[in-house]
Amino acid sequence: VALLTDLQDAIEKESFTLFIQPQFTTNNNSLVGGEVLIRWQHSERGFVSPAEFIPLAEQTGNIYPITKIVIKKAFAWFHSNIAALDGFSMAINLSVHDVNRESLFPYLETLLNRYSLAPNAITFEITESAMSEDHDRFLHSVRRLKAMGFKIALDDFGTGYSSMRYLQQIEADEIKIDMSFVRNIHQTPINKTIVASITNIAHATGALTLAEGIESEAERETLLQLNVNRVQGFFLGKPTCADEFLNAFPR
Ligand code: G
Ligand code: G
Ligand code: MN
Ligand code: NA
Repeated sequence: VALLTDLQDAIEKESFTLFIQPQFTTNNNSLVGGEVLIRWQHSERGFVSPAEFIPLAEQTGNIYPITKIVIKKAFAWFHSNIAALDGFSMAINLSVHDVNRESLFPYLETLLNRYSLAPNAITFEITESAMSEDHDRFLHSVRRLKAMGFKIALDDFGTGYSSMRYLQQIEADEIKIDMSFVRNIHQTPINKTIVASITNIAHATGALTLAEGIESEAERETLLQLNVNRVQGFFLGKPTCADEFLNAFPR
């Protein structure tokens, strides 16, 4: 309860910082994008991980105001660095509660105009677990984001209950292969099989694949052999404060 009170206070003051984790092509390690990851600057606890407060925010109806802050700060960051970010794709996580908010769409339209951003440089990551009771409405909303020109990535792919249903119903631009399938893939036959299958299906539907949570060169090499397009992970680059991102990962 104390944490919730603090969280509501943080929302009011917008005391969140954006970190960005770089994403690279698998074959030649060129920087192609980054995932925006929120951090809460708590006055006593320091940086609180989203793993702690995002679920709380979702359960208590506080996720949408947080998402709006993330989107606004992320768009502003992109705008102020636009000259250095040609061809860069910025990924933002959305919760199902956000996608079903009618006001999300005009909010995005307003910010695209304010910051003169092209929607096709922005990817929204949606998690399978985000599957809501109101599935039809959810699909309609995701298609609206696509119609506006945004890209859609299926996050944590393969860990939920409905991966194939998602692929069937959403024209995803990117499939993010969950890190549990990436871990030690070079010496784990089942992971190789799973990643090869996901990649085959993704490519057949016209989607790119991105492997998350890469922690070694051996993993990267195996992912390259399996034709995975992009990689993200501590081995290549940790989530970095947005202000330092371009210095840390020059292009
Ligand atoms: O950055 P870290 O690995 O600690 O993130 C933990 C979890 O929090 C991940 O599942 C990530 O997707 C989620 N997360 C991080 N930033 C955001 C955000 O801005 N919005 C939402 N909905 N989830 C986020
Ligand atoms: O759920 P989502 O994929 O959005 O979450 C990304 C999370 O994965 C963040 O919390 C980020 O810190 C974490 N992460 C990113 N790279 C690695 C990695 O190489 N290893 C591990 N263990 N976690 C990672
Ligand atoms: Mn994500
Ligand atoms: Na993920």
